[in-house]
Amino acid sequence: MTKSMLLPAAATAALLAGMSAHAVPAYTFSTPDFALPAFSGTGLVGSVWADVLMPSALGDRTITWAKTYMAGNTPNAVFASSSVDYPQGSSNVVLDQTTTIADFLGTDGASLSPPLGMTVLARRVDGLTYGTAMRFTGYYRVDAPGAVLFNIGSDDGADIIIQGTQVAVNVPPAGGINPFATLPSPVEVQFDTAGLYALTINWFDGEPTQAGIAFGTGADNAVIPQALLYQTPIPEPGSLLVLAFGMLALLVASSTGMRHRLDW
Ligand SMILES: [Ca+2]
Ligand SMILES: [Ca+2]
Repeated sequence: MTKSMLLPAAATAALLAGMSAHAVPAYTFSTPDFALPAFSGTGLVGSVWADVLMPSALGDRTITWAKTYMAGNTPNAVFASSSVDYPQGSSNVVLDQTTTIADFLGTDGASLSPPLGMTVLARRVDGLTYGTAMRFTGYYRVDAPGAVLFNIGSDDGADIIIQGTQVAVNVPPAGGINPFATLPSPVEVQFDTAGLYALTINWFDGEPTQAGIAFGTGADNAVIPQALLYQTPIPEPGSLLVLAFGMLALLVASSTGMRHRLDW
């Protein structure tokens, strides 16, 4: 065997080793919900469940529990989420017992409807813990077929849902106590066709004294930009859409006599 024959074999082995690290995408989505729109995204619709009484056992405070809670209760407010990065910018967490929900949302806080006043993200009162849950809904823009490495960092729990399928979950290692952390490794998601794909991010903060959420890409969790996130595939001012959602939420809340606001 000559040296010239060995080199291609070594190169092939190296190639195979490299491929094994990115073998088959964890998830593949073939058909977008909508074709590529002619306008850039304006972000997602954010919904807030405030002052949520948490289960007494830390281990019961999970994203699964939070999603069940959100499914069974009316959100207290909606807002326009420019990107899922709170606190905004390079910092990952805030002190939740002193930070209001509006402050937590940074520049997006002004769009809260209703404003939620001085309601804080989380607090302990008389041995009880109250936290916050949020859901971000809309569409993710895929400009060309290919794979995306999604990541998500959270304190406390969060997950990523694409077209109804959970593709990643950031699990609190000890229930509600979860120092901010990204995924151990980002999840590779293949999109076979350009277009808009339905996206939902769920998050909750169930234990003081820190809170944070960041939906990004790659190992460094670079935040997914606003232009790739859509409230709606229809070109409509986002603020109007959120206002419509806000009025709907208020109507539902008033029809139930705001009972839950008083009970929480
Ligand atoms: Ca941040
Ligand atoms: Ca927390």
